[in-house]
Amino acid sequence: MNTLLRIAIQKSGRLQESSLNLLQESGLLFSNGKDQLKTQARNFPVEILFLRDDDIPQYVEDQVADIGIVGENVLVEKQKQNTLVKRLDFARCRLSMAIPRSENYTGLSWFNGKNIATSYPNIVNAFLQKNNLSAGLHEISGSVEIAPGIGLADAICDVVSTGSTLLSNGLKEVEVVMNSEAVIISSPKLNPDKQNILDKLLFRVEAVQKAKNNKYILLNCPNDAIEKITSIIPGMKSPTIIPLGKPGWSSLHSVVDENAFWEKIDQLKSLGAQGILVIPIEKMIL
Ligand code: PRT
Ligand code: ZN
Repeated sequence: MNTLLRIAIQKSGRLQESSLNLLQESGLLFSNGKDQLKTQARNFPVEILFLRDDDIPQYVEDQVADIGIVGENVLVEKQKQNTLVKRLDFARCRLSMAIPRSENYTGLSWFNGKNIATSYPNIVNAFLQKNNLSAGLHEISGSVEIAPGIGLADAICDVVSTGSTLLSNGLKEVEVVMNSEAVIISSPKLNPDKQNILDKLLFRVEAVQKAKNNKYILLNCPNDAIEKITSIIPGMKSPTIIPLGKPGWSSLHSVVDENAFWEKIDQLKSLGAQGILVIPIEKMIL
């Protein structure tokens, strides 16, 4: 039988859609029925398992799944035999300490002798130890943000994204314990066939990620500006330059980093670039 790499992703929740998109953008074709527990890609040797995110690190440690996509917060909390193989730049959030808004926060020592409610006891314990703090822990699995309001704890440690949940529960964020994003985790020992499939998949994931971070740019410019423009947008090897019908002018095609994009556009305009077109890239392989 041919080897399959088993990938565990979240069955439903905040990671699910982006995880499925990533696999699809990497060219995998598979059916995704609502109540399916697993599915097999039609054109790539992988099987996809749909699980609760909290269970994924254990399944990967037990080699029921070979790799998985989870939040880094879950990876760190579960303390399983997992290797972080790739950061995925989605589901960004932070795990933070929050206390009632009415409290006067005096710094980390405020937590001494207090009770903290959290679903992340290992991470909070490590944070307390690192900062030489002694506080009680109250582990709860959901709706942590209501704990201070109902008298269950003095403070909480929970996942924060926009902060509006804290706000509407009368809490304020006072310490960031860790930042998190979705990551691919793997069992530390994959057999060579599985490792080979994982390497192929990672190659595709990187092409998708690079494409997202870059744009294809086309512009017209006077020939005497080509050299300076090339130094601003050198592209992957060098820009493509095609003469225009209008004498003394060229069309220049290149690739530009999304983050530096607006700053570069201003520089290009001041060098005489005109008719600038910016187009998304679907895949990018260097
Ligand atoms: O059912 P299952 O166990 O699989 O899912 P789950 O309910 O445990 O997880 P889920 O789907 O809520 O989150 C999965 C992962 O997404 C988390 O482990 C984080 O890595 C990441 N993530 C990113 C978040 C958030 N953003 C987030 N905002 N996880 C939870 N939240 C919560 C937050 O705690 C708050 O209660 O969403 C609420 C809204 O956040 P604010 O700050 O925008 O108000
Ligand atoms: Zn969960």
